[in-house]
Amino acid sequence: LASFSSGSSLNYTLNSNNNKLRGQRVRLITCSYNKFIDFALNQTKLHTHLVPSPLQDSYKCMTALDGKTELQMISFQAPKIRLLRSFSFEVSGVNQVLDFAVFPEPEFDLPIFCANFYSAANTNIVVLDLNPLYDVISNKDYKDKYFKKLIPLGLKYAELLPWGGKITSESMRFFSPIVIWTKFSSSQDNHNVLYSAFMEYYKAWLELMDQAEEEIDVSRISCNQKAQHRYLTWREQKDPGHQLLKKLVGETGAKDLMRNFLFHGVKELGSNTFLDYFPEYKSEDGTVNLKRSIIGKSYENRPWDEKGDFIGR
Ligand code: BLA
Repeated sequence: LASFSSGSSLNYTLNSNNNKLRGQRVRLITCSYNKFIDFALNQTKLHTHLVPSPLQDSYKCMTALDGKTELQMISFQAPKIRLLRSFSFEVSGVNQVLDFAVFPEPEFDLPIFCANFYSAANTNIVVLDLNPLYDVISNKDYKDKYFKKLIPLGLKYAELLPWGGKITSESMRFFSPIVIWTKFSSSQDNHNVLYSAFMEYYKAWLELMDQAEEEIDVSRISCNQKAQHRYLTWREQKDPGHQLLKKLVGETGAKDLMRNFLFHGVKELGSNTFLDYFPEYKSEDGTVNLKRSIIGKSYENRPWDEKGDFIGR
């Protein structure tokens, strides 16, 4: 029954095989991701001066190969923001996707804001996080700098949006102690909780941005840049959205979108290759192993404790 429409919830006469429901006026579960994007842009404008990114000229709106799905893309930059970009689409009544990210300038060691929502029929797959630039398992200073204050926020939503179960193990190194990794069935309540989580996490990120001070030490700027490049390289190669993107825009189109829009910076911020960063993915013939995971899936339960310490292994 879950269906989505742009705009707020509307009344709809169900054309269902279910006798009980046929002909009844039922409130549809609506969750257009447009309101998430509007919220984020409006909030950002309260904190900084956004200007359109040069990418905006080439990546705006695009019709998928099916001739009807509209892919929406927007991109901006601001003094501390190298790239704020959003990618979303909706196949009416089938599925809906939001990939919203904010990448800081290399002069800042700010986390990367990351909201990835995938909804189909009755499942919703969610990753919402302030992805740390540095390893928060071994680097306590970095963890404390950005996440100590946010642990209560994380705990609140860890309860409302329970851990989604086993996950590609390699992904954990890009997640923070307050990551929301969850799956849920579609209901208005669940979508409302997701929207409030998105708002609170985004406001938290903007506060961090306000406070962030520009790094002037060139070697530290270069470390930040390399860390961001490694992150982009990972996602450009292994993001779970690839298959669906290929279906929508073809292999070449998907590659172009990932390299030049979604993970823009992968060409500009460094020259290391995927295998330089992640040599465990090297297959016998020297190419990148196409498997998403080498280790496999793990972390059945949330691997962070109440203090934000990593308890998985
Ligand atoms: C599933 N998306 C997932 C999963 C994760 C993420 C963890 C569960 C499967 C797994 O364990 O790998 C998201 N993984 C992330 C993120 C990071 C990461 C954000 O490592 C960051 C470091 N998702 C999208 C887009 C699409 C999409 C744009 O963001 C489609 C165009 C689809 N995600 C998508 C689909 C699934 C999924 C279809 C379920 C299918 C699958 O597991 O392959």
